[in-house]
Amino acid sequence: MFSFFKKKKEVIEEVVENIEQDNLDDSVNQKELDEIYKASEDAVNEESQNHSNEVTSEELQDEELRDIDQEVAIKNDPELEINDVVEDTELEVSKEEEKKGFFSRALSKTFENIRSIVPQKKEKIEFDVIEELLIESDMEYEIIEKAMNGLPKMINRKDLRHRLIMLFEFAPKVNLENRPTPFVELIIGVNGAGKTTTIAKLANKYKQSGKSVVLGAGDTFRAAAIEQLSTWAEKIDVPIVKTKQGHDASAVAYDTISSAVAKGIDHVIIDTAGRLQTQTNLSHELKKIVKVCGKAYKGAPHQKLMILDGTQGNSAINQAQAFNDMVGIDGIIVTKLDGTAKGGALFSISNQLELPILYVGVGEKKDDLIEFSPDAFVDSLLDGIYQKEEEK
Ligand SMILES: Nc1nc2c(ncn2[C@@H]2O[C@H](COP(=O)(O)OP(=O)(O)OP(=O)(O)O)[C@@H](O)[C@H]2O)c(=O)[nH]1
Ligand SMILES: [Mg+2]
Repeated sequence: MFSFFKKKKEVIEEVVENIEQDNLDDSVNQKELDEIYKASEDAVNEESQNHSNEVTSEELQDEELRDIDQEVAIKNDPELEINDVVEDTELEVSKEEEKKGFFSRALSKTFENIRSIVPQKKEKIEFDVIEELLIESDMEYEIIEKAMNGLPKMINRKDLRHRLIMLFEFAPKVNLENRPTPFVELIIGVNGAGKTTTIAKLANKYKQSGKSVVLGAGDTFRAAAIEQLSTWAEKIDVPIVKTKQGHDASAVAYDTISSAVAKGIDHVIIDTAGRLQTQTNLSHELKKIVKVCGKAYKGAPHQKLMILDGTQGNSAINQAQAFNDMVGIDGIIVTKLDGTAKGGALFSISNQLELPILYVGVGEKKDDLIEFSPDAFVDSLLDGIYQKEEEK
């Protein structure tokens, strides 16, 4: 145990030294390093009390064996395979329909607004009307111009759909295959954006899909933040690694990842502070956490996810750009879309940042997180103003 702490202390010392060499004006003195050491002990003690929730490696092996059995059964029975393919396709279609339904309910304020401009569904809609409804939904004018450039006076559904979907195509595709275990996600964003709540929602999603999760309470700036994440961890029944307020956040990240590596946990989700005394402090802390994650497990964090408050519409873009400059962002989650008519900002957010939107938050409960799909989003928007093929 002692050598574990010693190694971690050395790792964090080395990271701090490197960051200081980058000419950052924050310095971490011996006192702070001692605190890191102390924080490590607290975090590990806390974490060791939370083991009961985790899937043991034997259980995982059982699951793997069941999967292999199933594969062998499919190979020996061609009919089974065909049925499976048919079922899979049906499942995909109904999933897409379900997503569309979610979007129209979750973005009801945005869609209501749009429908008030086009009260009756049509086959073709005037250029100016489309422009107006996109402005009303808080899509940036520059993006509207880009999307509508060259479209005729009367626009049909197919053409508009094509242009709107294209706005999401600058974002790199997220690779869901061959993900390492543990898969480490670092959650960043300004205070109040919805980071902690989103972590709970993500953990809940992973858990429901049969994966194991551990949370890291990396917002050590506010005491209430640690408590808030602990309450969520209890509610959704996942383990959490935490320390005391004011202690080093990167030590928590280190412990959370180390514990996941040791126990074969699938997902690590680490919370961070949205605000420190100064922007420089925040930048310094985030960089330090990112580097320490990589020391705890090569390649981590695998995803740095930026949480944006959807009620802020387009102004969230500048925030994201600032965080992108600090540590680089891999994906976006937009929260609070249930309470805003600014859903059109999703187009500008993805297009301007050239980043994928992975999920949208549509409420305060653990299930209020929808996987984002440009197709389902655009289709549910167009369903509100255009006649469907069969209605013509
Ligand atoms: N309606 C709605 N409320 C949300 C959503 N996501 C988060 N919230 C609420 O927004 C508030 C702030 O959420 P937090 O998760 O605490 O935000 P945070 O980014 O962790 O904030 P700090 O810890 O202060 O940096 C809470 O009251 C949440 O319940 C959402 O999708 N819809
Ligand atoms: Mg928080």
